[in-house]
Amino acid sequence: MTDATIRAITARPVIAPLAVPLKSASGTIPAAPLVLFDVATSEGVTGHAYVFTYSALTMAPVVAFTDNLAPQLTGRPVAPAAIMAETEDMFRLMGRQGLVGMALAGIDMALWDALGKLHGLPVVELLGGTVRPLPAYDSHGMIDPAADAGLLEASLEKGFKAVKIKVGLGGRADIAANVAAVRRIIGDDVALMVDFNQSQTVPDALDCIKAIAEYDIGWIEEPVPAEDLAGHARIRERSPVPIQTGENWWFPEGMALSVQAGASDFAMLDIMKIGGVTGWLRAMGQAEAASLPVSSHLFDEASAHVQAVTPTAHWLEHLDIASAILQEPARVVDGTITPRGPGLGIAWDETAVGSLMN
Ligand code: SMN
Ligand code: MG
Repeated sequence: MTDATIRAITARPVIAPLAVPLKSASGTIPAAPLVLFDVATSEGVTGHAYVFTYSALTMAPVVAFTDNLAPQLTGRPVAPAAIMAETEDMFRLMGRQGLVGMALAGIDMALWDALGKLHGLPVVELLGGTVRPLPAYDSHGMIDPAADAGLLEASLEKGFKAVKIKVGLGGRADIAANVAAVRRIIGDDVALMVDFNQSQTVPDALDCIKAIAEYDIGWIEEPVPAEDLAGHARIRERSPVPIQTGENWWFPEGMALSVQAGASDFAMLDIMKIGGVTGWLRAMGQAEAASLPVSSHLFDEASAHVQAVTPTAHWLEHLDIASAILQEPARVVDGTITPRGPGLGIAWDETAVGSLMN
């Protein structure tokens, strides 16, 4: 039991450098546009969390929205589920997807971080789970097999038992040659997942999938636009490889539509778009009920806590977008990541933040 209340909510925009630009069939992200959330409490503890706004253009609006919302939440108990219920009502008429959802998730995660710290527990334990290593895969962008072999070899050296690559530009033959070359580099014992980032039509996706299935593919991700749930379902019916989607589900309600449509064999939850820790808890129940294996999307540190209590946990995605501004970014040990506390285990490297503030 804690009597802590929210004293202040602040958000800061930061462009965090990436080791490798994030290259997908739907565009390249040269550096990570992040918004950092701090929820100060009456007990002196401050909760931290970051969100990824995809474009630098969306950072300032997320900060401005947070500044406008903050006074309405000041003085409330540090109770993330109650705050989520209140903001759900507040934005019922407008809807929460997009910039509003990013801010609400940032606030939710920072509240859970604060709650964990107030109780002296990692969030995974606050949720009734145990701190344990989670199987993680190394998530790459588009790979040029000649120039980028070193990136894949580094994944193997870190002990990863699975890697993901992005494809989707060029035709079926280019994509098949690319996947074949990557499979040759990583060998037969490492799982290989392939992300199309929404780049295909249904018939083109099916052609591509049939051409690459022989390379033992763990899943095909977002073959067609994320909103095309019926298209995903049609591909799934005829695909020899399991279909993955979910990183673009907004809140548990977005997931429900996809599950209803039978869009995928697997579920990929993005802790920001799904509504923070609170949204994830509701989504993981849906996944269990529908027997869908759950993987995470980005946000290694926060996702590890919720993935560890997810009944149908599958893979944790390792994609480093924030290590430049964190004191202790997620650590990969033998291809696993272990959630770290207290709270979500997020602490800013304030010197780096100061030099990268946008
Ligand atoms: C992805 C998309 C955008 C930014 C980072 C990562 C992605 C993934 O589709 O699955 O990792
Ligand atoms: Mg993806």
